[in-house]
Amino acid sequence: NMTYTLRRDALTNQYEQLIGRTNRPVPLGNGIYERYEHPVLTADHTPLTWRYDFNPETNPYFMERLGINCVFNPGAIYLNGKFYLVARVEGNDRKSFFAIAESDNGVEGFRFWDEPIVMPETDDPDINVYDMRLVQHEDGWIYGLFCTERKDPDAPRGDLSSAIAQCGIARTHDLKSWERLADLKTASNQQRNVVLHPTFIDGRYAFYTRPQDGFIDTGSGGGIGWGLADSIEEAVIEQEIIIDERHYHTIKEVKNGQGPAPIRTDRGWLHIAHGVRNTAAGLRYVLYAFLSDLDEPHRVTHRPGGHLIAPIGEERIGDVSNVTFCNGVVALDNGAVYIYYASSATRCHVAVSTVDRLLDYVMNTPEDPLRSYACVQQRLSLIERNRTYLS
Ligand code: M1P
Repeated sequence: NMTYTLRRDALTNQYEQLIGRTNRPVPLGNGIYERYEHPVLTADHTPLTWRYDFNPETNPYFMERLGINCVFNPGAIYLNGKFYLVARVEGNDRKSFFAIAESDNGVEGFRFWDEPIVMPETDDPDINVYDMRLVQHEDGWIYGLFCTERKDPDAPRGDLSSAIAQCGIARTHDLKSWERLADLKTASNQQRNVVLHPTFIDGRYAFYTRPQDGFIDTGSGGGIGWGLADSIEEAVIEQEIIIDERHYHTIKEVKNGQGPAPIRTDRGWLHIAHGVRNTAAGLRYVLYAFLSDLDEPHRVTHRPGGHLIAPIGEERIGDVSNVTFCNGVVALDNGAVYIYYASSATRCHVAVSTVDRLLDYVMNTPEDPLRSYACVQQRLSLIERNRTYLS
C-alpha cells in the first residue's frame, strides 16, 4: 500500500527532524532573559503512535485517528541531570491530559515518554485536568498540583459551559506512578493556579491560591492568595489572605495568578506570575515577577512594574490569542533559570536567564506608579541620570 508506506515514512522522518532540531537563542533581546528561536514543545512533538493507527489493515490511508490539538502550560522539574516538562496535552476532543517530555539541555530535543501519565481520579471524576505545578517538597515527595474542572451542578438547564475549577493534588517519586490525594478544600467555590510552596511554614504545608467568584470572572475577589494546611493528604485551608492584589489600569487589572513554585534565592523567593487585562480584542495575559521575604514568603518585598514576558510574533496567535502563561521553571545550582512559558494556549517556549539577572530585574525595576504623570516623572528621572552620566 503506497499511500500507507509513503505517509508513514515521511511523517516519521518529519517527526525525527522536529525532535532533533537545534534551537538557538535569539540575539540581543532585553538583557533580562534570552528567548529561543523555536518552541520547545508543540502538538507535532507528540509521538505518532499516540495519533495514528500503524496497522495498514485497519488504517490503509495512514490517517490520524486521535489528533492532538495543542501542547502547552507545562510544569517543569530538573532531576538526575535531565529536564522534565509535564505538559498539558489537549486532544482534538478538547480534553487535556498530562504527559512527560524530557531533554538533556532544557532548550531542545524534548521527547515525550512512550505513554502519557495515568492520573488516578477521585470519587468525583475530573472532566478536565490541566496546568500542573511540579514541586519538589522538603517532605521528600514530588507534588503535582493541577486544575480539575467539572460541570457546575447548579448551571441553568441548557448552560453547558459553566464549570467549577478546583485544585487537584497528586504525588510521585519517579514521575511515573502517581498517588492521587483529596482535592484542596478552601472557602472559595472556584480555585485555579494553586501552587504548593516547597518548604514547610511553621510546620504546615503552604499554598498559593487564586480564589474567584466565577469560572472566568474573579468577581469581587481574585488576587494571589496564601493559606496553610496541616495535612497534605486531606488539605484544608481555613484562612486565606491575598498577598498580591489586582489593581486598576495595570497588567493585572482583571486577574492574576501564581506561576510555578517560587525560586529560593539569597535575597528572597523569586516569583513568576501571570497578569490579565482587558482589551477590545479580549483578555491579554502577560508574565510578571516579584520577590517575597525568605522567612515570610507571603510578604512581598519587590514588585517591578509592567510585564516580564508578553507575547510577540507568532506567540500572539493561537487557540486563545494574546496569551503568555507560565507554570514551569527550572533553576539549576549553577544559577541558570529556564522559564517555560506557553503562548496563546497552543505551544511551549523557553526563556533562559540567571538568578542574578532576575534578582537585578526585580530589585531595580521601579514599581508601576499607577498614573501617566508619575510614569513620565519616572522616565524623566532615568533620562536625567543618563544625561548626567553620559555628559
Ligand atoms: O487561556 C489563558 C489561560 O487561562 C486560564 O488562566 P486563568 O485562570 O488565570 O484565567 C487557564 O485556563 C490557563 O490554562 C490558560 O492558559
